[in-house]
Amino acid sequence: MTQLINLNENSLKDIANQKIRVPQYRMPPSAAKIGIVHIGPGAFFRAHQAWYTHQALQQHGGDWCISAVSLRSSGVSDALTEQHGLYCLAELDKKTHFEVVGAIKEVLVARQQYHDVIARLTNIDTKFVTLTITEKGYCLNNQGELDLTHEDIKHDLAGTNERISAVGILVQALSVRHEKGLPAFTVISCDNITGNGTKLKNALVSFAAQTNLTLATWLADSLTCPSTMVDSITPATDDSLRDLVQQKLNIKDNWPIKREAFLQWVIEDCLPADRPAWDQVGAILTRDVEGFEKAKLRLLNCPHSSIAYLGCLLDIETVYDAMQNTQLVEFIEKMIEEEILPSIDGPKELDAKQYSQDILQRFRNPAIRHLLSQIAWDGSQKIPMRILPIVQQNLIEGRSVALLCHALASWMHFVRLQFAKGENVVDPLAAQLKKVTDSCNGKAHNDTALFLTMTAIFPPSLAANGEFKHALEAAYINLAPVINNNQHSWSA
Ligand code: CS2
Repeated sequence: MTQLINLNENSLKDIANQKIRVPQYRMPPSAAKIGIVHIGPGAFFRAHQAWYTHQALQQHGGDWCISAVSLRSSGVSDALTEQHGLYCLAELDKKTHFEVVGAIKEVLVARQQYHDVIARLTNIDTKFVTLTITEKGYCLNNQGELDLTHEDIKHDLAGTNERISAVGILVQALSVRHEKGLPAFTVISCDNITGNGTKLKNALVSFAAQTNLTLATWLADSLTCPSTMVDSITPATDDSLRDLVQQKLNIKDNWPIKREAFLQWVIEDCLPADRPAWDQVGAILTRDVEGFEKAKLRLLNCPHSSIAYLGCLLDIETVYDAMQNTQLVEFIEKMIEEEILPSIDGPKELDAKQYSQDILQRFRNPAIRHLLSQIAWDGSQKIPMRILPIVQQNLIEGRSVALLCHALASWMHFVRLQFAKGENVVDPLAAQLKKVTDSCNGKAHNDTALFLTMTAIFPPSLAANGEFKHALEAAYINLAPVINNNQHSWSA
């Protein structure tokens, strides 16, 4: 067997062949400077924004290499530092395409290299900070405002130690920049949160306002935080991907990434002129990000989460497998048709029905093994973004919420059963959820009422709505055959 090639800057020339493209701007090692700090370098970022930046560097150059910062875990740094930030990206479609992405130049861990992180953020060359820290990373309450009672925020406001929240760290760096007379960097949230830019800016200003009103005013006046919509299905890396990279390419890569071929990045059109050529390599700049975001959260993420919880109850493993289950597909299509599409009113250039059909087609991609259990994580954070706003709008506009309530009820059953089986519930509110399920007895009225007391998820006005409560109880009962008798069908 031929010797595997270790992926790093020195081996790039040996790696380049017809099977894989390598970044030309890293051969010989590039002199391009770091202009972007990214917080939260998980698989999604490496498959998506890092790829756009990689394309921009490849085609248009510039000082836009990335410093990738993990807040706590050293996993990405351990994997990528010895590879000089390089990794293989597999695009899974009818054929698999491979590419080495070279946009990341260093990986830092804030918990271990705090001062290096602050130095990078306060470097004059750093002009952008991008974030993929998931919904929970923003420490927002259910009004979308900074939660001043959040443990991480309380810790950071106490001011005695190195900061641990993304918001706290960014405000510290911005404060140093302000003192030094440097301009603020542009901060771009790339998480599935409605109005992500506006919420992030408000959170940064409100954190600053707790200690330094001058800084808060400066941020309110001069900080640019465009809202974005990001999209590309990116299943977690597994051994089969590592094996594929070894066998097909003869490369040893500590952490390759895979995603579908489809990707979309819509950015609010308020970026400074000095920026990576993202818009010339496919990113869309527009004034109406909100419309795109809303359509994506409602037509992709809501069905995704619904499929995840219903599918888990039916012992289905992946999105692809779920899309082979006729009853589940009929349910999802009906939910989209009757309860989601009527709630979409833009953007005008989007044909929502076609967009939704294309999304369901993406779910049917046999090359993508996207675990339902991965999508099921963090339900308490995702449900308020993906499902409840549609429920609230439908109630106001007199449309049915019965099918959306099935999605909610399936999450409730899922959480209850996970705890009952002694299995893990990956959710920042796991402790509260456990408390709720400890008092569940399987009866719809009792159990749904207990879940609805969680005000961090359900706004009190919704929890008190009779029509909603009734539909939720009915859905909870309807799903009982699946749960009690292990029957693989239910009636919605
Ligand atoms: C998924 C998303 O894990 C999840 O919750 O719904 O990560 C989804 O795959 C992406 O938003 C697609 O862009």
